[in-house]
Amino acid sequence: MNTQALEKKWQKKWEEARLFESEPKEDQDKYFVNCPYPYMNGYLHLGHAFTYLRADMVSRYQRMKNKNVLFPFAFHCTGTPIVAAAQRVKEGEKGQINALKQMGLSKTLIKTFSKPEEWTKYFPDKAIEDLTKFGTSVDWRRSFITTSLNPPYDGFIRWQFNKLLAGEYLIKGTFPVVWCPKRETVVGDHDRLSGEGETPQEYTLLKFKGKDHFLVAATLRPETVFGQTNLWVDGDGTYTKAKVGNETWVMSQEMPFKLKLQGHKVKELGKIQGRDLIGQKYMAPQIDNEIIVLPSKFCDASIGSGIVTSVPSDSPDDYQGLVDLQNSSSDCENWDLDYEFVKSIQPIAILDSGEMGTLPAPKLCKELEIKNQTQRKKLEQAKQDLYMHSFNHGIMLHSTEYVAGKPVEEAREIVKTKLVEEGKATIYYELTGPVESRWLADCVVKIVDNQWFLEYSSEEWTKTTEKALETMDLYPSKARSQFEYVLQWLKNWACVREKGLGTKLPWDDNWVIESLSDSTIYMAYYTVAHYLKDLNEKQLKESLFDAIFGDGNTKLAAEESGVKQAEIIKWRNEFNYWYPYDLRISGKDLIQNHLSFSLYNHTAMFGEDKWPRGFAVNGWVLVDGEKMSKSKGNFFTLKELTSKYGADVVRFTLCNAGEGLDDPNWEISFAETAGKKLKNWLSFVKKNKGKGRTTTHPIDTWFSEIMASVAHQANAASERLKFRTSTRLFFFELPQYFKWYIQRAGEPHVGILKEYISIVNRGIAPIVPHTAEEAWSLSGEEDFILNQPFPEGHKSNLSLIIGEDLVKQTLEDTRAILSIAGIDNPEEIVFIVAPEWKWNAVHTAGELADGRGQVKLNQLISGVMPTIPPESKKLGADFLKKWVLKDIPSLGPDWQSKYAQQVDEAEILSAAVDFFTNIFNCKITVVNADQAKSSMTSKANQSSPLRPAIFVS
Ligand code: A2H
Repeated sequence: MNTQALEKKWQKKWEEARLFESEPKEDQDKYFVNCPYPYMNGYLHLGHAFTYLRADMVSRYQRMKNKNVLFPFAFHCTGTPIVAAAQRVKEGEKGQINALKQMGLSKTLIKTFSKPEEWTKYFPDKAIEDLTKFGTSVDWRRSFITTSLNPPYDGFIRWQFNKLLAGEYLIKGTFPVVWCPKRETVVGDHDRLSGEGETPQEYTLLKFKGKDHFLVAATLRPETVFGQTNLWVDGDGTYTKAKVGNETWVMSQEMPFKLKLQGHKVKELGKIQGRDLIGQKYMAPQIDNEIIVLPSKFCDASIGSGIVTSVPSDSPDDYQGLVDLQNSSSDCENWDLDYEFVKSIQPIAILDSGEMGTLPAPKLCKELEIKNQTQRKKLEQAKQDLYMHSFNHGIMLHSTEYVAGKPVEEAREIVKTKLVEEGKATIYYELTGPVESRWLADCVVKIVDNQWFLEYSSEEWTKTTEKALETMDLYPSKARSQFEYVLQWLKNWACVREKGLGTKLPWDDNWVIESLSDSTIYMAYYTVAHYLKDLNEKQLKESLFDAIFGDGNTKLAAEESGVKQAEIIKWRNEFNYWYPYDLRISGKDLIQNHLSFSLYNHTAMFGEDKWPRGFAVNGWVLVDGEKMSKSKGNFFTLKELTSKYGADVVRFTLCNAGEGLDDPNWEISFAETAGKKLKNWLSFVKKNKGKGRTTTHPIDTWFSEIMASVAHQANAASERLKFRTSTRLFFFELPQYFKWYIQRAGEPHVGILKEYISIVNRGIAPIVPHTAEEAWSLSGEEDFILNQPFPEGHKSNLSLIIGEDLVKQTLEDTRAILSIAGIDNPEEIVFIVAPEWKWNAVHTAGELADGRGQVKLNQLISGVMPTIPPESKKLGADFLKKWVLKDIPSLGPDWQSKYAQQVDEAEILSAAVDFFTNIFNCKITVVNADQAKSSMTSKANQSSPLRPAIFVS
């Protein structure tokens, strides 16, 4: 049977048996695993597949651990991307139409895609198809799409937001958006011709008081105001004088328009030449000193006000501007400046940037050998480097008063807030880079009023959320510090938009809840999604949701919704059975938004007993070490890969790609050969079913012990979601041991062979379920493998395993010696095992070893020498030296565990004499070094514990 047919066969059987349709079972422990629903503007790709595979492996593994598992799945449609793409189809835009064509859609179908609803119907169906073919064990009855196109989900989100409002988790405020002045609309990433990813960036606009007006200057580093020495203007430029509120400001000609969009009342009064500002003095905020206006070339009229405050200690531009002027008395003369005064201006140290010192800008400019301020490239680089460096390492110096000793990051907020409160500065936004809208206009920042925010910065809410985090299991556990950081740092989140698909704000129709805010507690919705889907809009009462997801009155809910009370109670019980969820698996990029938001919202909406129990995060899939991207041609959809290789090969390759936080790497060469490996396994099972000897062999116990030990390790790894480790143990390591077992025992024992096949099958079942089911049935079993227990094994009997390793190692060493010496037919081989005192020495070394397994030689010598027999003292010193300097480094960390318990090497090797005789076809003798013949003494001296000396004649 070919792979596709085989996989289809098992998928059909699972479906017929309704294996994944999960129902509450009071007498069985439950396990609820889920992952973020994908956005429905295209097919699922390899990146999705990795996270979904992890959820599927967990879910299959937990089933085999006898848990009642729920693994549901849904589809996200909220936001502008679908609407924008549909709009582009409507307008017949070539790029969009081609993209759909490349996905294999027909012309007639593409036409219907001018309606957003079509996307939300088409792609979810395709995703279900692809994931089913991928072998995911999802309970599809509980699937749904988001937005008002699905009234019950819509009702659920409205209920959530009413609750958030009532609980005072929502606040109202202003919000900066990217704005197209031509079309007068918000410009999302998908409405741009260029500038994807650019966002509004907050500046502090400082005000400098002059005689009858203020100069204003935008800065990203308000904490540096303590080091201001002067102001910069473009001496050849023209500025605008305008009334802003009750004050008169001087600014770039572009700025009045932007200020208006940011909520300021602006009336232009006239123009003023940069030249006329030069040499004037203005009162600088915070330092309350007058500083002089100087000319420079680097002032850009399109940023801020076109006027810059100068902090030469920390800004390479400012420093270089100052040096240029100080180097040119003629420039000063031209601008009518007092050269001596200009020369007297010195950078003022304000913060300690660690290795960059307290005057980092001058240091950096000198190091980079910057000659003057026209060397833009070098200066730009210096600016970026220093910006990051100071942010990460900078500590404010003593002279900075109320922020002295604080890190830059903290000082920045404090200084900004203080200056704004004192009216010496205001907040102002610019885009992080140019954005051109689809309507061919340069975009600007607009402040939207009446915006709703989820108040993630609230201290109280954050505290509760931190409490929720504390008891959670995180995979890998080192992700915890990242979550802790994010909870501290999260700002209020603008949770509604004016456009796009979604749920409307219950109390204000003009707003749609945005996509990161309508997806925070939907895991709860899965528990009853299949019941709610048939309700009509009138039945979706607040009281109904209160009764299912809280302690609302079920009688009232029944009256208001027309749903039978008994049904409502059943639904509530189902929610209570499954919730909280045990594990949510996602890409690590969602730590800083979605996963943290989800935790916040759970604490707002539910009691402590319903807070999430675990998060698992993973990296982003690379393809042969490179980022996956359409332009590089290494972008794969799940659909194309499963039809090319079959589901199990894709699963196997993805599972092998990585675990933990690092980016997993899809190796094409692995995918190309994995199919053969899986087929070989099936042939092996078929061929060996019921085979084996019935008599016993001494090595049988060893192999049983190895199987138990491998299973034990793999089970522990799977418990921590390390499925790569687990498959490698079952699929690569154990077969190596099996090979050795066959070499030692000839034919395997019938019971052990059966156990081996069973253990490997059950061990790989979460990863390659189709192959495992097929092999399971080939080995004569009836039930699904998914209903069998995952092999748990037990901790190994170490001496048994070490003993066999000794035989294996000795065989390898003997072969090497024979080959080096060029001996084909030896007469006799003598294995000379180490004397007791060497074992003692190694044992003591193990006790002296530090955490990394290293041992101090002099310490070892003074500890061990007295116990060595007098005639062996010289030998002993050499041995200890070799052990510490040569052997330990090659044995690797934790070497000492192997030597903690002495094994009887002579006995073990003697028991294997027949085996060695068979291989080498000569006499085999085992002796202790103490008893070795004198002709062998020098050889015998080389013996080490677990590395016998080998004498060949
Ligand atoms: B910063 P962005 Cl200490 N033309 O403030 C050129 N540069 C301008 C400008 C304009 N029209 N308006 C503002 N700027 C400067 C302080 C500072 C700044 C220090 C260190 C670094 C630094 C004191 N000068 O910026 O990337 C302002 O100088 C480095 C990031 O061009 C503002 O912050 O948007 C910064 O450039 C804005 O940087």
